[in-house]
Amino acid sequence: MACTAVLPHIVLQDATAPAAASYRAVFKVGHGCDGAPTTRIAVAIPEGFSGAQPMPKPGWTLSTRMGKLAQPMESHGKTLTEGVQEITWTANGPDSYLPSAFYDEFVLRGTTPKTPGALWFKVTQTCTTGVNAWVEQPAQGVSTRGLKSPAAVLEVLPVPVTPATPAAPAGGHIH
Ligand SMILES: [Cu+2]
Repeated sequence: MACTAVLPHIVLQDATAPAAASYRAVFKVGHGCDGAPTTRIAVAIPEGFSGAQPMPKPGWTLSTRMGKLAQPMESHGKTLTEGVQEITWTANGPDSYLPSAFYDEFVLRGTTPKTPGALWFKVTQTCTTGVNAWVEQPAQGVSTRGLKSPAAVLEVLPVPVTPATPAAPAGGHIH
Protein backbone atom coordinates (compact mmCIF):
# COMPACT_ATOMS: atom_id res chain seq x y z
CA MET A 1 0.00 0.00 0.00
CA ALA A 2 1.30 3.45 -0.87
CA CYS A 3 0.88 5.57 2.19
CA THR A 4 1.10 9.27 1.52
CA ALA A 5 -1.22 10.44 4.29
CA VAL A 6 0.11 12.79 6.94
CA LEU A 7 -1.28 10.51 9.62
CA PRO A 8 0.20 7.10 8.92
CA HIS A 9 -1.73 3.87 9.04
CA ILE A 10 -3.90 3.09 12.04
CA VAL A 11 -2.25 3.89 15.34
CA LEU A 12 -3.19 4.28 18.99
CA GLN A 13 -3.33 7.79 20.39
CA ASP A 14 -1.51 6.72 23.56
CA ALA A 15 1.29 4.27 22.78
CA THR A 16 2.07 3.39 26.40
CA ALA A 17 0.03 2.51 29.48
CA PRO A 18 0.79 1.13 32.94
CA ALA A 19 0.16 -2.55 33.70
CA ALA A 20 -3.12 -3.68 35.29
CA ALA A 21 -4.79 -0.34 34.64
CA SER A 22 -7.81 0.96 32.81
CA TYR A 23 -6.85 2.07 29.30
CA ARG A 24 -8.80 4.06 26.75
CA ALA A 25 -7.71 2.85 23.32
CA VAL A 26 -8.22 5.54 20.67
CA PHE A 27 -7.57 4.14 17.19
CA LYS A 28 -6.70 6.93 14.80
CA VAL A 29 -7.68 6.22 11.21
CA GLY A 30 -5.85 8.58 8.87
CA HIS A 31 -6.78 7.28 5.43
CA GLY A 32 -8.84 4.71 3.54
CA CYS A 33 -7.76 2.00 1.12
CA ASP A 34 -5.94 3.53 -1.84
CA GLY A 35 -8.29 6.51 -1.79
CA ALA A 36 -11.48 4.51 -1.18
CA PRO A 37 -13.61 5.47 1.86
CA THR A 38 -13.68 3.27 4.98
CA THR A 39 -16.87 1.36 5.70
CA ARG A 40 -15.83 -0.89 8.57
CA ILE A 41 -13.19 -1.13 11.31
CA ALA A 42 -12.66 -4.42 13.14
CA VAL A 43 -10.25 -4.60 16.09
CA ALA A 44 -8.99 -7.94 17.41
CA ILE A 45 -8.56 -7.74 21.19
CA PRO A 46 -5.18 -9.17 22.19
CA GLU A 47 -4.93 -11.88 24.86
CA GLY A 48 -4.49 -10.27 28.28
CA PHE A 49 -6.44 -7.09 27.50
CA SER A 50 -9.55 -7.72 29.56
CA GLY A 51 -13.05 -6.33 29.84
CA ALA A 52 -12.97 -4.64 26.44
CA GLN A 53 -15.91 -2.29 25.83
CA PRO A 54 -16.43 -0.30 22.64
CA MET A 55 -17.62 3.29 22.60
CA PRO A 56 -20.68 3.73 20.33
CA LYS A 57 -20.23 5.97 17.34
CA PRO A 58 -23.09 7.87 15.66
CA GLY A 59 -23.76 6.48 12.18
CA TRP A 60 -21.94 3.22 12.88
CA THR A 61 -23.32 -0.11 14.17
CA LEU A 62 -21.32 -1.92 16.83
CA SER A 63 -20.87 -5.63 17.20
CA THR A 64 -18.70 -7.70 19.51
CA ARG A 65 -17.56 -11.27 19.17
CA MET A 66 -17.07 -13.30 22.35
CA GLY A 67 -14.64 -16.16 22.68
CA LYS A 68 -12.94 -18.46 25.15
CA LEU A 69 -10.06 -16.93 27.08
CA ALA A 70 -6.75 -18.81 27.02
CA GLN A 71 -6.42 -17.93 30.71
CA PRO A 72 -9.52 -17.46 32.90
CA MET A 73 -9.74 -14.04 34.53
CA GLU A 74 -10.92 -12.90 37.95
CA SER A 75 -13.41 -10.05 37.87
CA HIS A 76 -15.59 -8.81 40.73
CA GLY A 77 -15.01 -12.10 42.56
CA LYS A 78 -16.09 -14.24 39.62
CA THR A 79 -14.05 -16.35 37.27
CA LEU A 80 -14.56 -15.40 33.64
CA THR A 81 -13.79 -17.94 30.94
CA GLU A 82 -15.07 -15.86 28.03
CA GLY A 83 -14.24 -12.38 26.87
CA VAL A 84 -14.66 -9.96 23.99
CA GLN A 85 -12.26 -10.98 21.25
CA GLU A 86 -13.27 -8.66 18.45
CA ILE A 87 -15.05 -5.32 18.19
CA THR A 88 -16.44 -4.08 14.88
CA TRP A 89 -17.83 -0.73 13.81
CA THR A 90 -19.79 -0.86 10.54
CA ALA A 91 -21.00 2.28 8.78
CA ASN A 92 -24.79 2.39 8.54
CA GLY A 93 -24.63 3.67 4.97
CA PRO A 94 -22.80 5.94 2.53
CA ASP A 95 -23.53 9.00 4.69
CA SER A 96 -21.39 7.49 7.42
CA TYR A 97 -18.47 6.30 5.27
CA LEU A 98 -15.15 7.83 6.28
CA PRO A 99 -13.63 9.51 3.20
CA SER A 100 -9.96 8.73 2.66
CA ALA A 101 -9.02 12.40 2.92
CA PHE A 102 -10.66 12.66 6.35
CA TYR A 103 -9.60 11.48 9.77
CA ASP A 104 -11.59 9.79 12.53
CA GLU A 105 -11.21 7.94 15.80
CA PHE A 106 -12.65 4.65 17.06
CA VAL A 107 -12.59 4.19 20.82
CA LEU A 108 -12.72 1.24 23.18
CA ARG A 109 -11.58 0.69 26.72
CA GLY A 110 -10.37 -2.19 28.81
CA THR A 111 -7.79 -3.22 31.37
CA THR A 112 -4.15 -3.82 30.54
CA PRO A 113 -2.51 -7.09 31.63
CA LYS A 114 -0.50 -7.37 34.86
CA THR A 115 2.60 -8.33 32.90
CA PRO A 116 4.41 -5.54 31.03
CA GLY A 117 5.17 -5.97 27.34
CA ALA A 118 3.85 -5.15 23.89
CA LEU A 119 0.18 -5.66 23.06
CA TRP A 120 -0.61 -5.79 19.35
CA PHE A 121 -4.12 -4.86 18.22
CA LYS A 122 -4.74 -6.24 14.74
CA VAL A 123 -7.11 -4.03 12.80
CA THR A 124 -9.01 -4.89 9.63
CA GLN A 125 -10.04 -1.81 7.68
CA THR A 126 -12.69 -2.47 5.03
CA CYS A 127 -13.40 0.11 2.34
CA THR A 128 -15.90 0.46 -0.51
CA THR A 129 -13.11 -1.04 -2.58
CA GLY A 130 -10.35 -3.04 -0.94
CA VAL A 131 -9.29 -4.07 2.54
CA ASN A 132 -6.26 -3.09 4.62
CA ALA A 133 -5.16 -5.74 7.11
CA TRP A 134 -3.10 -4.01 9.77
CA VAL A 135 -1.62 -7.17 11.23
CA GLU A 136 2.17 -7.06 10.93
CA GLN A 137 4.41 -6.97 13.97
CA PRO A 138 8.20 -7.05 14.34
CA ALA A 139 10.04 -10.17 15.49
CA GLN A 140 10.81 -8.28 18.71
CA GLY A 141 10.42 -4.85 20.21
CA VAL A 142 7.72 -2.30 19.45
CA SER A 143 9.16 -0.46 16.45
CA THR A 144 6.96 -0.68 13.36
CA ARG A 145 9.58 0.94 11.15
CA GLY A 146 9.83 -0.79 7.80
CA LEU A 147 6.58 -2.73 8.20
CA LYS A 148 4.11 -2.15 5.38
CA SER A 149 0.92 -2.74 7.36
CA PRO A 150 1.73 -2.84 11.08
CA ALA A 151 -0.79 -3.68 13.77
CA ALA A 152 -1.46 -0.95 16.34
CA VAL A 153 0.85 -1.40 19.31
CA LEU A 154 0.41 -0.57 22.98
CA GLU A 155 3.45 -0.84 25.19
CA VAL A 156 2.42 -1.94 28.67
CA LEU A 157 4.88 -0.57 31.22
CA PRO A 158 5.71 -1.71 34.74
CA VAL A 159 3.77 0.16 37.41
CA PRO A 160 6.14 2.63 39.09
CA VAL A 161 6.75 1.93 42.76
CA THR A 162 5.74 4.91 44.88
CA PRO A 163 5.86 3.79 48.51
CA ALA A 164 5.19 7.26 49.97
CA THR A 165 1.69 7.68 48.50
CA PRO A 166 -1.05 5.11 48.84
CA ALA A 167 -2.04 4.00 45.37
CA ALA A 168 -5.56 4.57 44.12
CA PRO A 169 -7.38 1.36 43.23
CA ALA A 170 -7.06 0.42 39.58
CA GLY A 171 -9.70 2.20 37.58
CA GLY A 172 -10.91 3.96 40.69
CA HIS A 173 -11.09 7.56 41.71
CA ILE A 174 -10.06 9.79 44.57
CA HIS A 175 -12.50 11.86 46.58
CU1 LIG B 1 -0.91 4.40 6.14
